[in-house]
Amino acid sequence: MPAIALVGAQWGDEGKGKATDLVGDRVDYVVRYQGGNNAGHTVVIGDQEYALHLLPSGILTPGVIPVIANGVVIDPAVLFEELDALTARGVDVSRLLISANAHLIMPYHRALDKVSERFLGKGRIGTTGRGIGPTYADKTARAGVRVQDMFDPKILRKKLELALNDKNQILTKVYNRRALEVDRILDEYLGYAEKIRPYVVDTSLVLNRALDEGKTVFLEGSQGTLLDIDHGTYPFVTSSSPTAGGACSGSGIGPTRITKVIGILKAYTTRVGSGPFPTELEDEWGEWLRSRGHEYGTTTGRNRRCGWFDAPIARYATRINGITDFFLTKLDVLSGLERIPVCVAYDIDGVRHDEIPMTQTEFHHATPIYEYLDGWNEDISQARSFDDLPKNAQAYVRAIEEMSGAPISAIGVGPGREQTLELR
Ligand code: 2SA
Ligand code: GDP
Ligand code: MG
Repeated sequence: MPAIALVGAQWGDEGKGKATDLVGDRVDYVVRYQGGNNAGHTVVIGDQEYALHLLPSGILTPGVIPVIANGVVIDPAVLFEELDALTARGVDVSRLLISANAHLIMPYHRALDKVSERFLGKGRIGTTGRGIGPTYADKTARAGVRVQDMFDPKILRKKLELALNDKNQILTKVYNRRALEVDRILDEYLGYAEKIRPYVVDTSLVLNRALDEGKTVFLEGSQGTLLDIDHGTYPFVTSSSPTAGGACSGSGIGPTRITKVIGILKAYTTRVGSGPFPTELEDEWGEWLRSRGHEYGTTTGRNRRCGWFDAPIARYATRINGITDFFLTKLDVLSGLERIPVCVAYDIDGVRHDEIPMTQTEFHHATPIYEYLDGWNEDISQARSFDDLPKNAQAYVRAIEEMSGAPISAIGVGPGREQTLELR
């Protein structure tokens, strides 16, 4: 049986948590393969709302095995906080599996994330301040600390001493902050070792065996295509690979195992943090989308920047991820507009570009070329099939499908589990 990847097609917050939850009872494993507790995935079940940051959305579905794979960065304090909070709400978290190879977010990573952003001033990335970038930087520099290191106090001490030699110089000399102490961090992290041990396995082995046995593995991306370290709006990106390629390296599954790539696409566009955003609305329409769509960061509470749908971005996501199906979310938010602008191409310094331009400089200069589609006034949150939608909403969906380059197989008309229209 197959592995299925689910990816954000824009800048994140497309509704991946809800989409994963929806397929929850049809899959056996739900795997986080990149990012950390910078993610914020909201799942609404009945009158209960859950905001997950580090844990896979599958943790809410009984019978599903949730997995934190090797590509994720783990802040152990956050892990246990999140597990305890779910346990207190009656969720069984005992099935969770964690990779021994996942890297750990250390106190100096959090400190460096915050101070470096402050020092960048206007040029800041607008990170979530969770230590994500510095942790991946250490991973790539081969100076990271992994989950398995907590089981070997000697190695952990050695790694910490090496790391702090370097980090304390930067923290004290460059940023004028206090030095961190090896023993303190060592005690804290050794304290996590016994708590985390029951969950830790070779997750790549478990997942490949599961696939051999005919089980279905669902790879849940965080953030989105344009926040990808390679394919996103660099340097205004996160430090991992949320795209479908990252699902393989981040979980230890070969690409031939993935038979379906679902792209989650919002009916308009949002972004949190700095960086180019051609269709951004800095007027009352941006505020209109924000308040109707409740576009506030799930992790940090920040206002999300809002704009109209951008077709070149959707096409780009189809290409980079090999998207086979789209799940179009938040169509209900657009009810009440007379005409809906959709960006079909960009004007860049007087030249029309139908695709995302090659360079960041050009993308910064891109202004949208809009087509205007007819809107609808009806509240569509009670619709349960495509035929229940007003004709103009149907036409909007079909137009977006045509421009995006892959079929739309589901539509979200509200945050609830039942507010989804399946098209095929
Ligand atoms: P980081 O912290 O190093 O990953 O930040 C780098 C950039 O990645 C963006 N980023 C996100 N964008 C959208 N949603 C994310 N998760 C939260 C949510 C965000 C929040 O679900 O709302 O609560 O603010 C997320 N995580 C990282 C970030 O804004 C930077 O642009
Ligand atoms: P994720 O990071 O992609 O998982 O998305 P977030 O959870 O950060 O943000 C998506 C928000 O939209 C959440 O509050 C969801 O409950 C909500 N949501 C998801 N799908 C729909 C939908 O179809 N309509 C509406 N109105 N809200 C939705
Ligand atoms: Mg989110």
